[in-house]
Amino acid sequence: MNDEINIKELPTEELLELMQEDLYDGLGDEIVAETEELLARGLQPYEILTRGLIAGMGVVGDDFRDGVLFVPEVLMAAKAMKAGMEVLRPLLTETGVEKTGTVVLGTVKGDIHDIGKNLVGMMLEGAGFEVVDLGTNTSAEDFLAAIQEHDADILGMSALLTTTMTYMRVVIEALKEANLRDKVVVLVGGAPLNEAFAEDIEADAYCRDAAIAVETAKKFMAIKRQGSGIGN
Ligand code: B1M
Repeated sequence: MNDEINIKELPTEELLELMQEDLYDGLGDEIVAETEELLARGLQPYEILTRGLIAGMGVVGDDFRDGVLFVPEVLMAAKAMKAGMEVLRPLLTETGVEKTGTVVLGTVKGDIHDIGKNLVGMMLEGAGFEVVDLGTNTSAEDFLAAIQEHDADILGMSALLTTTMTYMRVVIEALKEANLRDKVVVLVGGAPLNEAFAEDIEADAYCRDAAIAVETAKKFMAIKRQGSGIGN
């Protein structure tokens, strides 16, 4: 509890630390107030995300792994994180640029983790992409249908479990079978993935974080505009 703490009097470094502790404790109202205070101090939304919210969630992840925290506590932390992300959403999604391209995005079948995917979606929107977010637990059929319906340029898939990341291969194989593989760039991300895995399943790129996802999506759209062909 930080009832007696006046966040306005805390130095920024300490406020970021408090944010990580409050995220760990699942204190959504406090996270909202701290996010607003950090914005008022002029911190960039991405800095608040990485140094406050994502850093806090990293500690939650470690203690979850080590059996110190359990699903209910992690759910509370996730809820608090989402409350902070909602404050940042308008800032991350506001865009002064023309439409850059269309991305179909989703967490793969069997997986309900959506925080990282949501963040990637917000930042892609902020970079001018139209984002069709299919949510979590998304089947290959749903990915393919959305790609066709929205004439997507990019497919972005997220997976947080070693048991679900393999489903990305199923989606890519389904794209090939439907003769859609050359039409879309496939970007993949999520904590258990790496470059080698992305290469192995024949994705176009692995994106370590949301900023890299935006950078990579823009790079592929530039190549597409130059008419060099994508998804090969
Ligand atoms: Co889960 N969980 N969880 N969990 N959970 C992990 C992933 C785990 C690593 C925890 C641990 O043991 N340390 C572990 C997986 C172990 C493994 O597979 N090797 C785990 C487990 C085991 C489980 C359950 C099986 C637990 C259980 O029930 N016994 C269960 C599975 C449920 C299911 O999906 N079927 C489960 C459930 C849950 C909650 C529901 C409680 C909750 C999810 C809430 C939600 O998402 N709405 C939860 C959480 C919160 C986590 C941790 C703690 C945090 C994940 C997160 O949000 N990180 C996580 C531990 C960890 O990752 N360190 C853990 C913050 C987020 C911003 O980062 O998602 O990595 P991340 O996204 C990054 C990048 O990866 C990248 O950009 C993002 C932003 O920079 N990125 C992309 C992600 N997706 C991308 C897509 C792209 C590009 C980049 O497309 C182009």
